[in-house]
Amino acid sequence: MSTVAAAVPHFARIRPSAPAFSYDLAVVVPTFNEADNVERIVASLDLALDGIRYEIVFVDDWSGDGTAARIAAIAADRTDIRVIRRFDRRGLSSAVIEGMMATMAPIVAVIDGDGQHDEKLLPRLFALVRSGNADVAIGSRYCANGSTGNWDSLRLRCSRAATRLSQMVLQSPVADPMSGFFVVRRDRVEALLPRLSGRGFKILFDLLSSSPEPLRAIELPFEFRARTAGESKLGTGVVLDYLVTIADRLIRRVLPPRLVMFATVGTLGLGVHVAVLRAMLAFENMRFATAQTVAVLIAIAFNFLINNAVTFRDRTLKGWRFVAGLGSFYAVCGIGALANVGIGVVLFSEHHRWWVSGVAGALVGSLWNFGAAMLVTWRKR
Ligand SMILES: Nc1nc2c(ncn2[C@@H]2O[C@H](COP(=O)(O)OP(=O)(O)OP(=O)(O)O)[C@@H](O)[C@H]2O)c(=O)[nH]1
Ligand SMILES: [Mg+2]
Repeated sequence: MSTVAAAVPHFARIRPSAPAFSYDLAVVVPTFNEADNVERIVASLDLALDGIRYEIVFVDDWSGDGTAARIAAIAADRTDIRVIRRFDRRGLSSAVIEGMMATMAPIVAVIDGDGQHDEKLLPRLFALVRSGNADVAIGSRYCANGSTGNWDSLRLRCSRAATRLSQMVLQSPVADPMSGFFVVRRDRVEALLPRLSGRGFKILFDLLSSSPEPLRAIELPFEFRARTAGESKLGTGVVLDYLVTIADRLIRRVLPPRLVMFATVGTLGLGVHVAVLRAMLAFENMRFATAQTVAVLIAIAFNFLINNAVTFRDRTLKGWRFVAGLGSFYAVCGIGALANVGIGVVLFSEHHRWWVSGVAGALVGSLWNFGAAMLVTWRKR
């Protein structure tokens, strides 16, 4: 018998007989420099969640004020409190995602570490998700009876404007899509993970705007409390991050990412074309038509290579399929070029401006290239 096998009965004897405790809810608390708040948040969660099997998962971004040590002191004699410490990382959304993925509990809650959210609402939010009535239950400042507390008018105006902007992007009507206080099924988040931007401050908005079909959301009102200790982390960086996220969502809605990538590769291909043309024309007695033809052939091959590796990396062609694909891509681009010239010439003959005719031809040609490349060269198998 091997040493390991011999050791197994011994381990079996000293392990507790029943499997570890399982939690119904994990409360994720992101913290950055909240040392003076952690005792209070734990005490208030313990009080509010009496009767629910929950664990608390702090995610701390290496706070310099000893937040993690204060959490460790509270957790010393408890197994239901943990802290994930991230070194050299910042970002509320990514912290929350990592906290959610670190638990086995089927339902997760997110609450600020500074005591501004009303934890007494948690059991009702939890019940809404657990019963299946909602995919996500939100503590809302902006639904009827909710309140932002005593914010100054500038912050209120900014928050309202940002909320309206995010509502324009969302398909589902949510009064407070920027709330940092909500409960959601963990498997829902897991399914959306590849689509999340994970950037910035607004994880709820990220979740709502990433879901292909609208999440069923229910909002319950609460009053946002004032901070009693520590400092706000809301700054211009956060606002910029938010605007980038909104732009990202809008672009994705209007233009599929694959088309954007294809167009970017096409633009790079134009650069290759010009570089080759210039190099060829440096030869003495080089005919323009010859140089242009070689430049086109090389530029198309370049586009094919990059699109094969990046734009269609989920359908990358290899071996003889690579060769056949290159052939079909030449054919596709050839037809695209004919369509480009044909449409340009027709429009110009109808007395449209030269550049309108030219751009319209190029647009139709490029869209054709994209559509045909997708349906022929890199068709789904
Ligand atoms: N882990 C982690 N937590 C963060 C980060 N930024 C903010 N937090 C935490 O996220 C929660 C919300 O941040 P706050 O600064 O309170 O934001 P806010 O509540 O919108 O603003 P105030 O009303 O001014 O407090 C707090 O618990 C912060 O400690 C971060 O980069 N990483
Ligand atoms: Mg706060």
